[in-house]
Amino acid sequence: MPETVIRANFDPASLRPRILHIGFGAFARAHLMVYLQEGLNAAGGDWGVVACRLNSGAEELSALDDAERRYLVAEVDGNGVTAREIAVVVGTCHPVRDGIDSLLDLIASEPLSVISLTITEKGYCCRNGQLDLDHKGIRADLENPENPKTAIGVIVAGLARRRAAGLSGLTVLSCDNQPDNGRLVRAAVLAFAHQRDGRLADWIDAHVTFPGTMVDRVVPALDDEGRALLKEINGGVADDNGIVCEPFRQWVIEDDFAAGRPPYAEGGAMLTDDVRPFEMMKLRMLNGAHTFLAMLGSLSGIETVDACMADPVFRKAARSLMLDEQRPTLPAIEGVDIEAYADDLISRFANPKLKHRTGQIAWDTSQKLPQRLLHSVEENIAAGRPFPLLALAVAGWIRFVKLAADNGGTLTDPLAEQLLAMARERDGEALVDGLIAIDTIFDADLAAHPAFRAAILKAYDNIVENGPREAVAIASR
Ligand code: CS2
Repeated sequence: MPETVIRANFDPASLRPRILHIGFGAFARAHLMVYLQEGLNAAGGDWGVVACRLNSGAEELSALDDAERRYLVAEVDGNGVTAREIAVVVGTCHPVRDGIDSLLDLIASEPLSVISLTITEKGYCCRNGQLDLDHKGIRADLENPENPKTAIGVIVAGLARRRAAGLSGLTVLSCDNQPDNGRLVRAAVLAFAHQRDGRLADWIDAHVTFPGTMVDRVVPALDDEGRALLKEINGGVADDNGIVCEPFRQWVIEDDFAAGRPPYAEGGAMLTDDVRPFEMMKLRMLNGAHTFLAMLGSLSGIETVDACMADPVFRKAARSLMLDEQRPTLPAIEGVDIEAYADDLISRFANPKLKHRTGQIAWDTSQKLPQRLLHSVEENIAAGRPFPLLALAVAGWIRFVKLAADNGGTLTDPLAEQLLAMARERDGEALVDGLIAIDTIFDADLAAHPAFRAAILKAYDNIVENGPREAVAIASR
């Protein structure tokens, strides 16, 4: 139990609605909001947040309102607990609860300066780095642009109102695990705006900035143990809005703000001109290893990341994946020792208090493979380097889909239907060929490369013949 709860040293009543955060879930609560609170504690200011969800989650936002928009963040590891009470949220907004106009008018309100996003990979509605104009949600929003349902449609409709009101531009801050996330959201927003009105697209291009970011903090979905801890910290009263996470946090932000910068740097974020090397390092080393553990761990019946780290076979494989197969694909970053970074990741993964579920990390894997695993596979093939563990992670995903299909189970994945339908009909070589032909996941040149196909087939056979855990041991030798 922490001795004290660290609280805001500013008056929350002095904050104004200057940041709209779309995707106010577990990660945003424990990451962006903590940086802002620490920044306001250090430097003051009037940067308040309106918390928004677009799809589910209206009840959660109402629960936050009921708690006067205060909640606890508990940072846990083997050494103890640090607790904070977060007080930066000044309002909540949900289009289904409040009507779409309340959201679009907020974007077109004078104080608003930043729209930050944690909407997960699929929220960008992109395909190979471009807005997918065939995406169901995008098509619907283009037909009905004043009642958008996607984040991209909402941002463009709000910016159209902002322009019509004669207001200045603002900053759209993507905080999802994608390479070049700023450039990606910019491309999506401009492409959508262009479909509506070329002059609107020009205005956005001239007045709105889209800095790239690298975000990092492990924030598992809240479980019963976490709820009990929050209740204890809260003096015996449940905190339905609170969240539990690891102590570590990192945020690297491209310094390109259109209408003032919230005190993120004062709260511990690093500002830089080029986020990409940091983003690549984090995506490939941390998230790549996560996806490896999510697949092979789940297949082996290991339920949490820390339990994987307690198994010497998995621990060794995770480190080898990072250092032998991902490191050679990464640009050097001045002042960053990549081996020490890998060791830190392994100890973060081993955090015995987090209970980060492999099954949770497995959600939406079809959206995660390219940036976490496949881009490095391409580079390793080009350089003639072996990549047995990366191949095993991809094959593990294929096996994961196959077993879900055979057991009549489901997948949490936007491509679930397509994946399961294929896996019900096929196995072995035919299944591998079928899945790697999905061109929204696998680049056509990669799928057609004999070295790639051979490595995935070999890894798939390894899992089927030897069982997943032994397959990991064999691939790490
Ligand atoms: C995880 C991430 O669920 C996942 O896909 O890999 O949420 C991971 O925990 C964060 O990116 C850590 O910063």
